[in-house]
Amino acid sequence: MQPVVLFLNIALFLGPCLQSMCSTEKVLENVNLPTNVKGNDCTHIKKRFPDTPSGVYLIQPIGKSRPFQVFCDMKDGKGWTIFQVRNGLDSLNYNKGWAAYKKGFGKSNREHWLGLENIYSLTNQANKTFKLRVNLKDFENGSAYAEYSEFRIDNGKNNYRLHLGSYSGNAGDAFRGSGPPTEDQNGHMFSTYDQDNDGCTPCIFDDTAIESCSEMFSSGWWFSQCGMADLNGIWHPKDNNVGWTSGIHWKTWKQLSYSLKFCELKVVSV
Ligand SMILES: [Ca+2]
Repeated sequence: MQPVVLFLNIALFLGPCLQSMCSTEKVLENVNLPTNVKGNDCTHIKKRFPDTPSGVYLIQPIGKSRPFQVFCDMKDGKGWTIFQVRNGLDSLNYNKGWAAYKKGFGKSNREHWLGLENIYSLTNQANKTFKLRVNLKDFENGSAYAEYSEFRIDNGKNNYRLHLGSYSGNAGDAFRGSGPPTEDQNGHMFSTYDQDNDGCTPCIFDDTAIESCSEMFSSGWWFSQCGMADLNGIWHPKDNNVGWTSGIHWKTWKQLSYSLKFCELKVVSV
């Protein structure tokens, strides 16, 4: 065989491998998932099955031994994995303790919290980075959003500490807040009424001293003395949604303790 022909043959053999067979995505697809598990996360499912619609799917993040159910938002073609929804339709109680927040509660296609263990395994997969989107709606047909270029949480030993990348959007960066650095929730641990990691020992607000943000706001969250974001507080109906201590709060968008009508938290692999 002529050297040129031999070279062409080798190039033809290697070409497809270099373009697709050896890509990271193809390697991921070779992970031995059970047949009812469609991917490691919703972004992975969307890549494997581009025409697949939004809905409930079983996912198994890389490194996780068991699958779990999530709702995948496939509308914009990216494949978002939703991990929290509030809309008041289920009157789902979010004032729960550590064990419930760790495990998750509610149904994937309705109001729910996916659970800290699942969120940890989802956002800590090898060679994947996740972006966070926070969608918010008020009772006057207004909407706003916040995006964070990176999002992951630590494991349970580190109390699921929050790690955020840079902010963009029009709702304001309530996670970091606009107050003193002590109220910055980024880098802070998760708290519930029965596991207090909020930095209040106590916190002083005007003439009130409080020991627990979770107890005060009836919510499990990444509180930091206590901060401006809390999307796990009590859901309040229209005309009764202002002035409550506990509510669906994103105070860089809506102040005066305005409790929002709707919120969702979701991640996409980037
Ligand atoms: Ca405390």
